Amino acid sequence: MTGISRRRFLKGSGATAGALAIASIQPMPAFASEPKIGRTDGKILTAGRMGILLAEVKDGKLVKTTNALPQTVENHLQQTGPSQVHTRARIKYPMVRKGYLANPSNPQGVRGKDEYVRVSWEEAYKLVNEQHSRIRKTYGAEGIFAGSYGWHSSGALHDARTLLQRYMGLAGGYVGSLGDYSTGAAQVIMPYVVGSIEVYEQQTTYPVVMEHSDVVVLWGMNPINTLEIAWTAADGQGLEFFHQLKKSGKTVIAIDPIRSETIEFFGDNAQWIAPNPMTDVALAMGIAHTLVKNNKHDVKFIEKYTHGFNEFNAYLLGKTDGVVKDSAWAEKITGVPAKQIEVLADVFYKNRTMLMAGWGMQRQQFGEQRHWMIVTLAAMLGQIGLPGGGFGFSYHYSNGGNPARDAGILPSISSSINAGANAGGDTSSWLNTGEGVVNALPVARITEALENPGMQYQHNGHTLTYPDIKMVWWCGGGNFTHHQDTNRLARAWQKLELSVVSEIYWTAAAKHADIVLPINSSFERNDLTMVGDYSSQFLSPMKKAVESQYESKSDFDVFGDLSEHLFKGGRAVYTEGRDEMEWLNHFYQIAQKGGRNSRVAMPNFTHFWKENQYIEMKWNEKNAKFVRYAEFREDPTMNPLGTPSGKIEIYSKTLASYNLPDCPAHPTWLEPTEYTGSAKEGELQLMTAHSAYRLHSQFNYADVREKYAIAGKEPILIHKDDAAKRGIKTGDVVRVFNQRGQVLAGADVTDRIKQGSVCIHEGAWPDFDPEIGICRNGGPNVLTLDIPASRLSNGCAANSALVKVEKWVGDALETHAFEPPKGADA
Ligand SMILES: Nc1nc2c(c(=O)[nH]1)N[C@H]1C(S)=C(S)[C@@H](COP(=O)(O)OP(=O)(O)OC[C@H]3O[C@@H](n4cnc5c(=O)[nH]c(N)nc54)[C@H](O)[C@@H]3O)O[C@H]1N2
Ligand SMILES: Nc1nc2c(c(=O)[nH]1)N[C@H]1C(S)=C(S)[C@@H](COP(=O)(O)OP(=O)(O)OC[C@H]3O[C@@H](n4cnc5c(=O)[nH]c(N)nc54)[C@H](O)[C@@H]3O)O[C@H]1N2
Ligand SMILES: [Mo]
Repeated sequence: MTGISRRRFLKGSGATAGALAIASIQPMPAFASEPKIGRTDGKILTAGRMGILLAEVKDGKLVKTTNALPQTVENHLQQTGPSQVHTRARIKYPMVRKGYLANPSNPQGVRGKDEYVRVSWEEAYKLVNEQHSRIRKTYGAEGIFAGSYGWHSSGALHDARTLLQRYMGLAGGYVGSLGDYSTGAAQVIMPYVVGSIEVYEQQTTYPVVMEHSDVVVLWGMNPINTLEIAWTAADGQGLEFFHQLKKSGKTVIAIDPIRSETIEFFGDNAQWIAPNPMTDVALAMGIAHTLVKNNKHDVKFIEKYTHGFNEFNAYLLGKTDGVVKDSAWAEKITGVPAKQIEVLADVFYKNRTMLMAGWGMQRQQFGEQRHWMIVTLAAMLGQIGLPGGGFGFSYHYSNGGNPARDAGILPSISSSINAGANAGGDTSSWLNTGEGVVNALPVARITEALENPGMQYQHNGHTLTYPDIKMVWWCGGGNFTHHQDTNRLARAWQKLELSVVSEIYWTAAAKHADIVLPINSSFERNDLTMVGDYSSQFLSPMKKAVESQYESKSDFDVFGDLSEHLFKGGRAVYTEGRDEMEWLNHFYQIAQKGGRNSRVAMPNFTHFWKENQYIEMKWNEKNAKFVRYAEFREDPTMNPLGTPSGKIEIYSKTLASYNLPDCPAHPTWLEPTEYTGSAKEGELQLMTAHSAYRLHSQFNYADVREKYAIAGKEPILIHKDDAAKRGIKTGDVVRVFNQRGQVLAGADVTDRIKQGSVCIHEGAWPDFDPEIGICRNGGPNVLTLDIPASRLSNGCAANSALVKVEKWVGDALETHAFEPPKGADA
């Protein structure tokens, strides 16, 4: 899986769709292969991860962005356009850290504390090129990390990380990254269990669920928030589905320590069950035990379609460890009453039940066990492969239940340059074109890698070695916001000889970089995108609305220029001789050709671009009826799963052979290091769910922050009884701390969260006070634990931390997170 991107996962899976069953959901638009000529009233049609947008421009300023598609459920992110372009947080010019500029080959000063000096683009390019080449010559490609994980803007051409890697490949190779933060644990365990990654795949469709499911379980899943975006652009059908589900009268059960926006949205139409965080395996085992005890597990299904149930069952019944995992046992761990657990078993058994699960619960220590146990429970219910039954792990993400259309699909810029286009001019000794990835590390082990060059570690059954990284380039990610244990990361960062950041805004990552390159936002350049990761429902232009602000440029232009610095003629090699619009034309023509093969007519590019319209792809009745695992269920011999047994593996011999204590051979309740069950006096468990008002750290600076900030800080949800014990009221500034760090947050005292837990949403920008080092904005990763989920996946374990909370009695420390650093404030 080296270097495989989410996009490639999607491409490989989203397009394939089988068939069975019947149905159609109410507002699904009908056939349309012609461009939709809706009214744009002089507005500019563009798009972003949050959907197709209409942009309004006045006097060269972006003043408004709104959804271009009809919608019933509000998407808070669609209005952020003007803030994205016009904000004080923008990086205006190329900047270099003062202590770095003083002596680039032996940098002075402390990253994160230094001031910045403005330089010209030419000076910046020259400096980057000199130091990059020095480091490459000295340490080789193994010394240069360009894994650069992140949710940069979408678009077929302006794909930040890919453009960086394309440049690094041309320069002679780089260290890449494996997996992602999103589903680090689940995407690695699932192939052992069901033979595919599951988390980024077309689900049994929304229409089929609408027609056939009686009970829908939202297990640790908050789709009303998380469906606001998609990796390409959101098609909006998921929010519409949940809106329909609410009105459908079906039984909806939500299992979440937080009464999330989704649960509030369902109101009386859903039942909320609140386990302690990190205890879902125990909860599912309590249900599974109840099924076995009452002889309600589907023995026939288990026999025919699964492997290793007996080993698991012996463990469930306590035969292997003396602990019976019954509902009473589960109650003690989860805080969910045993009676309720038994009712769940009964309800699931009697009804066509779809177990939908989100991902927050696998972003935890031993995260692999959660989804494995849910698959096991679904197997015991025997409904996998039936319309509306079984499990689904992407209903809350990128509209995973929206049926795949017959479509012309856009390709995108590649990290490797076309064979034949490599004929460069002067290839100096360290240029080794197309070498690509020379090593790769699990994306969330970056700090560990910096701390331990040469260390061997286990990953997915292999022994790997950390490279000795001397230079890091981040392009399109917020690593100082997204990575766990920020203070530890900041310490490890000091060992680098060079850190470069290509960014639009003065993020914490930019404020820790030596060289900072100002990039334009997606509203300042032209691009194209598919809309709907699985559905390919639309193809939309992403039109430039305003000129590039200040001296910012696109990543494409920056790496084109830098390639010319690598060697004469480098730009032409990097760009393959195409400019922005020529690339878009090229991509479009490939989509058009693909469309023709699927009998989808698309206008020619010039016409399409001039029309200021999106194209809606053709509804496919067969795809609309797709039922996941239907073919396997129909004939498991002819359609086996990609596991060693060809069946669902409840016990895995392969995992047994790895002999990992943190990921045993069948789903297991493993007690976490930091969770409610291990909390000492006064400690609370920190959850870090995704926000309704941000895409991670993006838009934290935007106007919409006024809707949620409390006392000028990121809010912390705290249960009223926990707050009362500490004398905390809504609106108070509180100090949240543990041995790793401390942050100030604004108290939101509530009954919307399970007692014993608190939540600060991920993505709040770290903002360290220079005197006392406290984060003034409430960045939760200052507090989180930087350990691997297990040595199987090395996924991040962001939702596994204990903290203490107290009323802040110190000076009011204002947030400066969104201000440029010293030297860049002019
Ligand atoms: N505690 C905790 N931590 C978490 C999580 C959690 O649940 N809890 N979730 C994790 C998950 S699932 C994820 S995916 C990560 C997300 O982590 P990231 O993907 O790193 O987060 P973003 O804030 O989306 O960062 C994208 C950055 O790219 C910049 N950008 C946008 N467009 C462009 C462009 O065109 N060019 C360039 N050069 N830059 C651009 C934006 O300004 C922004 O700073 O966070 C992880 N971290
Ligand atoms: N608006 C918005 N949408 C987004 C994103 C965003 O930042 N903002 N990020 C996108 C990305 S990259 C990703 S990976 C996905 C993330 O999608 P998810 O990972 O599913 O999102 P989270 O908010 O982390 O978690 C979902 C729910 O799980 C609950 N939860 C947390 N821990 C536990 C637990 O131990 N047990 C149970 N039962 N529930 C638990 C949380 O309270 C939350 O309500 O969302 C995507 N969509
Ligand atoms: Mo993610």
